[in-house]
Amino acid sequence: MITHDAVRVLVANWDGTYTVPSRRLYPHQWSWDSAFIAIGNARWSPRRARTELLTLFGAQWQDGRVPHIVFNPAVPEGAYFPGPRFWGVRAPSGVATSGIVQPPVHALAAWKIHQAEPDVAFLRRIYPRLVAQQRFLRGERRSPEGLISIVHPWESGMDNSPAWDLPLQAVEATGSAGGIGAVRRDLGHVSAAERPTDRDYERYVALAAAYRDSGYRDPGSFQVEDPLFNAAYGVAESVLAEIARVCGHDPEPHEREAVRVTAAMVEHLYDDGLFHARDVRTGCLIRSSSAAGLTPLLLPGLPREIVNTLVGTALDRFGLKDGVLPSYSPAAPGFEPGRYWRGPKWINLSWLVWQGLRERRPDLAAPLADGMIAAVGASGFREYFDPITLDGHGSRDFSWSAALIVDVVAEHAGGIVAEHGLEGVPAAGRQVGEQAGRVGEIGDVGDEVLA
Ligand code: 2M8
Repeated sequence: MITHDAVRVLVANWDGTYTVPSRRLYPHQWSWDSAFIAIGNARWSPRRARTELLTLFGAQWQDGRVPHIVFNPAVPEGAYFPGPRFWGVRAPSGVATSGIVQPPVHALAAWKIHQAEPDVAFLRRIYPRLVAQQRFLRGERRSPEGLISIVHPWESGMDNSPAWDLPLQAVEATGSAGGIGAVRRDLGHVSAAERPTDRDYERYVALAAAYRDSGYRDPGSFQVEDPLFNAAYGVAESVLAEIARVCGHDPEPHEREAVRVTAAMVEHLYDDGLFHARDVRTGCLIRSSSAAGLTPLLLPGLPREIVNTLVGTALDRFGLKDGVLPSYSPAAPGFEPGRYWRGPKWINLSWLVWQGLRERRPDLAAPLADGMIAAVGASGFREYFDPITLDGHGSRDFSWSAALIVDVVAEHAGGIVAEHGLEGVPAAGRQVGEQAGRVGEIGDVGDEVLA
C-alpha cells in the first residue's frame, strides 16, 4: 500500500529529531523540506511532526532567520558541498548552519499539524518563532514595492529554474581550485544530466561566498522577488492570524500584512496570466514560464478574476487537466523534462497548487492529486519526475515526495480513498513502526526537543 511505503521512507530518513531529505544526496536538515515532511508526518505521528519543526526552529538565528540547512555534526564535512566549513557560521544554539533561507512554508505546516491533532501548547511555543521569521524577511529583505527578495537561487527552493538564467548572467563565476567538479558531491549520487551544470554551480558558490563574506547581510549581484517565496510569505501571515486567534494574540496585524502583500504581488509581479519574478537590480519583470507563477493560488485573498486567469494558464500552458504539473511549461524554450527544476514534475509544487485549488476548483484539484499518486505509483518516491513519461529522476526515497503523498491520500476523497483511505494512514504508521521496532507514538522522538 502506498501509505505503508511512504511511511517506511520517512522512518528510514528519520534522524531522531528531524528527517533528512535523502540519505545520500542531502544528509542534513533542510528548512522547507522539514515543513513539507511535517505536514505528512502529522497524519500518522503528530508528535514527530511537532519535533521536526521545533528542531528546525531550534537553529533559528537571533535576527529571526531560519537557515536553509542545519548541519548534523555527526556527518563528515565531505558528505555534502557546500558544508559547514564553507558557511562558517553557527546558530545561537551552537549548531552549524547555512546563512541563507528558503520559502517560509512553516506557519502553514504548524497550522496543519495543529489541525491533525490540536495542541495549543505547541502553537504557543512556535508562534513567536514564526513571527520572528516573518519579521526578519520584512526587516532585511523588503523592497520599496513591498515585496520580499531572495539573494540566491537556493533561497527560491527551485534552484535551477530557467527563470534565474537571466539574473544569474550578472553573477561572476569564480573558479575553484581543481574546478567546481572536484568539490561537487551531488554528481557522485545523481547523473550530471539531471543536475545543474558546473557553470551554474560556480555561480551558486560565488554568490553564497559573497553573501557569507558580507556577514550574511548584503545582497550581492542576485536579488529577485520570487512569486513562490512571496506567496509563502503571504500565506504565512494568513495562517499566523489563525494561530494568533487560538493563542489569544491579536490576529489583525497578520491579516493586514496578508492583504498588503497580496496587493503588492498583483501590482508588481502579475502579467499576462501568470505571476513572474522581478529583478530588483534592474526593476524588470523576468517573464518566464515557471510554475512558481501559479503558486499565488495559495493566497486566500487573491482576486477572483486573477484566480480564473491563473487556472486558464495552468490548463493551457501547463497541461493541468491531466493531473500533471511540470515545474516549467513544456511549451517554453528552456524546458528540460529530466533536469532539476527546469521542467520535471515535483510533488511539493503540485501539492502547493493543489492546496490553492482544493476549495476553489475541486474539479481540477482531484486530478492533480491523482497525478501525484500516479507519479509515485509509476516510479517510487523519487525526487522529481519526467512530466510526460513519469520516469523518476534525482534521488530515491525522497522524504517530501513520501510525506506529501501521505497527506494527499489522507485528504483526497476520490476513488482512491477506499484503497488507501484516511484510516489507512495512522494504521500504516503504527504497522511500519512495529516492523521497524522503534517507531510509534511514544518514545519515537527526542524528548529534549518537545520538553
Ligand atoms: C535542493 O537544493 C540543495 C541546495 O539547497 C541542493 O541541490 O544541494 C532543492 O531542490 C531544494 O529546494 C531542496 O530544499 C534541497 C533538499 O531537498 O535540495
